[in-house]
Amino acid sequence: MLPLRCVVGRHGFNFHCYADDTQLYLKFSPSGPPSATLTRLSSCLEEINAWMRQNFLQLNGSKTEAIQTGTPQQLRASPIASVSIFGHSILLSPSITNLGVKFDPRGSGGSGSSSDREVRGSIPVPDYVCNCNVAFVSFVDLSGHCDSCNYVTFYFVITTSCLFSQSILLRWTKGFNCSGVEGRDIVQLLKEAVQRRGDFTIGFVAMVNDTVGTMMSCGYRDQSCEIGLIIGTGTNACYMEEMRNVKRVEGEDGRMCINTEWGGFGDDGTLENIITDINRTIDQTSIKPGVHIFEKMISGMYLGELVRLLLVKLTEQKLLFKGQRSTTLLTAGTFPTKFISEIEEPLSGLENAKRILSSLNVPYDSVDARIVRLVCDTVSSRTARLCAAALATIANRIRVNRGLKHLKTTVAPGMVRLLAPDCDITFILSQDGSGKGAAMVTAVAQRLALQSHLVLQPFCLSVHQLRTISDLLMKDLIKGLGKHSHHKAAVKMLPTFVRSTPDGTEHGDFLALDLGGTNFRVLHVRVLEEEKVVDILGSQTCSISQDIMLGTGEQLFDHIAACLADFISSQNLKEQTLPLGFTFSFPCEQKKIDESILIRWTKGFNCSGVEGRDIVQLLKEAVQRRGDFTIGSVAMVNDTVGTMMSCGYRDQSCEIGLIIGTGTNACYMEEMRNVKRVEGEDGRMCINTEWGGFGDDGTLENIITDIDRTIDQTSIKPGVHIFEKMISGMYLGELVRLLLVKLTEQKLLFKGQRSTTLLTAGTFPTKFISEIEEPLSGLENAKRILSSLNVPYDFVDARIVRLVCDTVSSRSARLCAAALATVANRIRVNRGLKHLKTTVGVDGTVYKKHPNFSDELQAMVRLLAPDCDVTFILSQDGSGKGAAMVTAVAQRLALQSHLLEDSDGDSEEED
Ligand code: 0WK
Ligand code: BGC
Repeated sequence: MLPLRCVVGRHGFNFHCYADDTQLYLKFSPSGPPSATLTRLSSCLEEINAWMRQNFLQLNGSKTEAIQTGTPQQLRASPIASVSIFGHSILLSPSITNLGVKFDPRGSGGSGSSSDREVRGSIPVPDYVCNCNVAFVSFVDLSGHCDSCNYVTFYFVITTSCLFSQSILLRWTKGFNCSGVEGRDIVQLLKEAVQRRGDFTIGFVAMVNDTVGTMMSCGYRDQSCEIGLIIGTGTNACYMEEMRNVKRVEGEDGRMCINTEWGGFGDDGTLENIITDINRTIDQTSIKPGVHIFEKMISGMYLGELVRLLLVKLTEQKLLFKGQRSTTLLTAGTFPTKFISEIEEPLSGLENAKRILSSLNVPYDSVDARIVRLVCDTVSSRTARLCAAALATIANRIRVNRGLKHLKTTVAPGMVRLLAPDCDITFILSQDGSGKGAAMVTAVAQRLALQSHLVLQPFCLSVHQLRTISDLLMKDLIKGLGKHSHHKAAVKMLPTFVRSTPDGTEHGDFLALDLGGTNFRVLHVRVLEEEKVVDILGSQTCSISQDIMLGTGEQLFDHIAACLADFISSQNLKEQTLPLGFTFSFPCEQKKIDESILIRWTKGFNCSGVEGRDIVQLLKEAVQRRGDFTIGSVAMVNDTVGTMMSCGYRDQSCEIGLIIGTGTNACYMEEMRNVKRVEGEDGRMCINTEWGGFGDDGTLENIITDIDRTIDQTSIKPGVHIFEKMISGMYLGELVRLLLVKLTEQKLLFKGQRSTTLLTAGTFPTKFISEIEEPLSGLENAKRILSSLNVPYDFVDARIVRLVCDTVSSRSARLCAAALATVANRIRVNRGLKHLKTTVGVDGTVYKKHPNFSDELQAMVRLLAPDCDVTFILSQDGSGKGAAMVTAVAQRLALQSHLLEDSDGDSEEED
């Protein structure tokens, strides 16, 4: 189920959620037509209401308030005085109070409070960060700066060692040790905390390590900056590594910034030789013994303590302060690292040393002060050297990576030059910290997301749009049924002459052919009256090659007859003449149950000499041409009808058949009085809608994208089955491929590197979409598939590919839902019902194989047809059984009318 943010996001609104309060913010220009704004608002509210219902929540209309904010001139100009919410008109309030904050039309409200509390373990860090943020927001009063709407967006930097896009905290360092965070996604925790507060929002979040932020902000000034270095409370560095060496991430080309987390150097005992007992004391008394050994030798959090312990040691050995111990100096944490910098100040250092020793109640003399300065110098110098060694290592690695004799690079500041003589390193100090850098990374990441979003936006259909589509389709259904309007109708609404669903008296053996889906199948089916069972006694799948699909009609039907002959002899049925049910899944004008004229080919078929011909006749001719077996009466059905019938045998309330597979279509039981092209007013008849043709007359221009146009223009039948080409399995993969190519061209994907494979039509089959959207293994599948397509990608690319798949399949599910909701509402209205309970029999690989297609489809149908209670049952064994059922029903009806005629004959004779 999509989170509420997606529901609201689709309407382009911003929002707050706090506990059970939700605030919506929409901007509009007071000079624009109010209707557009109000319509958007009401359809968004309707969707929220439906979302709430699906999540067993209730929207409390009576507590809903609305306020309009803006400059006095804007407020005067705005014609809006009230908004309607679920039919209730809500007057705009002069002011509203939310979470204790009073808002007025000027958009000013009370600000949040922040409190300085201990950060370690008392309140969760994310909440603390939020408090700081609220304090910051109200301090800079950002809210005042937004034009006519009251909301703020903000970006964060959390400097802890984390993985990149989904940032799971590996472990705390630098004195932090909050419970319940390690192993968790920091972004999620932050968002949850912001939501818990509800008094401000944050927009797009990108997580960066401070070294990365530092490199980025310096890189903005000096493009050759490719190393980020932090020597502060902690220490760490990042640098641009060659992708070919980043073994944990797929892809060989280009570079990736690696956050080394070098603070952990030595955690595996590597530095045993240089670790002093003082270092061991520091480590054992730290919050996380054994963690970040290198950092504990270098960074600001520990240097002061290192010096203090050394001074204590020298005191114990009577080399300092005449061995007089001071309780203060014996206390951990009393010699902060900043003392070292003060004491090492070239000019005032010694004075500072004395001032500090006095403050520590240490009885010292000037020699002591000098020794203290020497100790400080020793400790800080070791730090600088260790850092230099590490940094030189990185600089050399970059040099070697690039096969350079000499490297010129930039870092943020002696010693390194000595250790990396072949590297000319410039140090630039980051200005304003890594905040800018993080903003840069966020800006880049957001630009990528936004631009991708802009490319994908046309594929995201709101409920409002889906309702419009449903209304348009309803008109087309009626047009298709019309005697005089049918010929102009894009949605053909073909009578199938299936008047009733099985009544359980059907029985006998049948052959069934199933052509038009992924597989062409021949089946031997037995219908057992007593047991009410339809058994498949045998089936055979035969392939239909591209040549046959595009060859002559004769070749196709000879191939069908050959498969049939094969099967009949394999089943030892040669001696029998069985009735045959033929599921022929293409638009056919059915004259009778056994006379069906092909209107046009779809789904990649285009055999010559068949359109406009009777399929049953062509089949019979092919069987005769062979002369090695015979078939009995034939019943022609569309796969939707076969599916409805085979499901209807299990659930009598099944009166809609739905296919979302290679193609898409639906049939349903229409009232005979509405089937204007067939005589008779009573009862019902199954109508094959052929909704695949929806939009062939331009009805869907507003939602058709340029990518859809490309798919249509490059298809075998341009202009035919526009709706199908936006939904069905034959086209979804290609839709995704073309979107990936477009994003690549806009340098939003794969760094703009084009792959010939991906540029080739048909290289991204629809099944890739289902694999990539698999909840757990999806991303891994995406990487495997991108490798198989020789696409140089990184995992941000992999994520965007998944987003594209999700967008395309989601649109397909939504469009299908709009169409199915239309059919369900039609049945309800036909029967003058306030509420309809019905069942849909469904089949097709997209519906069956895609991980969340069916969920999204069902959820959206509930939303779009709230007065219909629709149950979905998956067809088992396909429509072959259904075809046999139709044949059995046709036989039963033929027998009954025959008996009737006979009885009429008898009674006439008696007369
Ligand atoms: C299986 C049915 C067949 C129908 C097919 C549609 O037996 O009649 O055409 O589903 O799904 P597809 O194979 O096109 O995915
Ligand atoms: C055909 C329909 C068929 C659907 C699903 C469409 O292309 O026109 O007759 O029901 O595909 O297979």
